[in-house]
Amino acid sequence: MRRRFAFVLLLGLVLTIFSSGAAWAHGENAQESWLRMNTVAFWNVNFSTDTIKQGETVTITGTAKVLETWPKTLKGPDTAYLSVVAPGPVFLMKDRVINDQAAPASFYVQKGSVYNFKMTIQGRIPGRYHVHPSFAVKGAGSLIGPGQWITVQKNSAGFANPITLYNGKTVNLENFGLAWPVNGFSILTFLVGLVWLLYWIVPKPTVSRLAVTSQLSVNDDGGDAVGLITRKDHRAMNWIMLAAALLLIGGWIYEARAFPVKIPQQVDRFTIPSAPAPATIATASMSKVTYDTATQTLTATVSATNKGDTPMQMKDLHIAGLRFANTAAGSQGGDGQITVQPSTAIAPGQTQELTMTIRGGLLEQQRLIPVGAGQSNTYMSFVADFQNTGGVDNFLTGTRAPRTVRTVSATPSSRPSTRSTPGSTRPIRNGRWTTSASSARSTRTGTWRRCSSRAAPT
Ligand SMILES: [Cu+2]
Repeated sequence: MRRRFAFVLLLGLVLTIFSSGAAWAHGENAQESWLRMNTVAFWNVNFSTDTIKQGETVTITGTAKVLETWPKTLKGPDTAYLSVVAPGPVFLMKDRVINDQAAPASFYVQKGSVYNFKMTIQGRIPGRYHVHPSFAVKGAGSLIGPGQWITVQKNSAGFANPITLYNGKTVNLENFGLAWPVNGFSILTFLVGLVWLLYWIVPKPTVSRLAVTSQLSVNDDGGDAVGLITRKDHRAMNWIMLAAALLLIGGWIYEARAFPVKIPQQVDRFTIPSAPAPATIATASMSKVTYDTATQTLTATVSATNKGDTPMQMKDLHIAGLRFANTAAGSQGGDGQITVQPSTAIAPGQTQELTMTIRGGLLEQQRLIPVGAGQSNTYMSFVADFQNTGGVDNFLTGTRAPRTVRTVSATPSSRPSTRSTPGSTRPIRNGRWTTSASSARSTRTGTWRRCSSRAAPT
């Protein structure tokens, strides 16, 4: 029995190790979809390169917008800090410009504001890292933008971070003061603590004989009474206290003599105004969002009006750092594709109802679809990029609670195994899966089952 148990344990361990995929990136998909969609949107994020040597720089440019759909349940947005997320201090931030202003520290933000940023980071430690721009909001946490893998190659000349001090001296921040005082002083203070700890463990076995010592009275007065702490202990502790005090006083004197020139701590927070808005060429409202779990299809109905004087089209749809490109409007690349019907441009002054469709498993894979009980109350926010032939872009935010449906197919319990080729028995008709007449469940053909439904937000 015991042997069998051991075998099962071992088997479980082996299966766990060899059947699981390698962990990578940051688990960014684990951040709740409502956080990723409704708080801060990123677009036009560009990394100048994906491979550098130690000491070389990467410039990250892009736009972050604090969305109007910022959830009421979250604190803020009030104070924010723009940075990059990478595994550890593998890069150095050399320069950060937001809306053409130098932004070395946190700044005040407002809902609806748009921030064009440029961050220059320098490779510090060789390796391959997943790097994201991140928008940290006080009280709400770090919200990350689209990431990219960056390889930092080893530089045979090593890595230095020289900086000129106020007194004109140039130092390398990689090792400046590292041996002394940083490590040396830390070891000294550690030793004082260690002596104290060992005193109460070795000659006085307070921890190793806890059952006994916990029964003894303390005898704090140091008199004739029997107790745990004697007069000798008091004396020993006084010496340790003296050592600690001397260390501190010595440290202050050393610091005052070694670093006579100081600058006050720098905290200077200011508001960075939103980037100037381009001319309004588009307005839009979203009336319906539906997600079909059977076909993995997201459909949104948007009514768009062209307020400009040249034809316009929806170029891209951004959902939580993912870009869905409308190839019919000439948009390239992206994380996925979106089809917009009708695909023709909207003439100046015209209002057109558009049906947008995203197919495929990407949204579910990225955990952006509110499926499952935990996320069933989620609004989905999209940022649509409308562009006219005059080259003006308007980014419009739309939000809606999606209606989740499941088109019933011949085998409702399972998804079609090949979505790209539905097969002759289950043709797509008007975007629905329908069954052939011979199906045993033909009575339910083409009906939509409502799993959840929410009223529109105000
Ligand atoms: Cu990542």
